[in-house]
Amino acid sequence: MHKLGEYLFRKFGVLFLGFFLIGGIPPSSAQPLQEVKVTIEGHTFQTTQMPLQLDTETIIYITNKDMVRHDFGSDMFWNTLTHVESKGVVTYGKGIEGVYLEPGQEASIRLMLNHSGCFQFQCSIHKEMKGEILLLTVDAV
Ligand SMILES: [Cu+2]
Repeated sequence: MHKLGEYLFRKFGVLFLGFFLIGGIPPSSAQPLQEVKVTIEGHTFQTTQMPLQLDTETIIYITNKDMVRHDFGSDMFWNTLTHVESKGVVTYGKGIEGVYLEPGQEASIRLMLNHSGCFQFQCSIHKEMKGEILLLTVDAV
């Protein structure tokens, strides 16, 4: 009985390790994903971004660190299929104008940026709050 248990453990332990290794290798077909991080603090948008490429899936993470509600709105979403995730709920569609963020809330917006340039965003509640995401490509020069 004891030996059987040990045998099973070894056998399945190895199997589990095998699954873990296979599962741990990222699929080679994975699309590149580029990230933009936007933090709202003190009624200001702080943007951290890498150089962005055209026609690559882009995900914008927004965090509201203020004690008041803010809005992240932009016309960059108007003609693009957009996935918005907030509080575990995913909303998608074209023509999204923005996302409201309650105090301490996070949201992510996933989309394809299909033309280069400067993408402006703003808070519709506090009109003075503005920021931008820069997408420059070699072709655009
Ligand atoms: Cu605001």
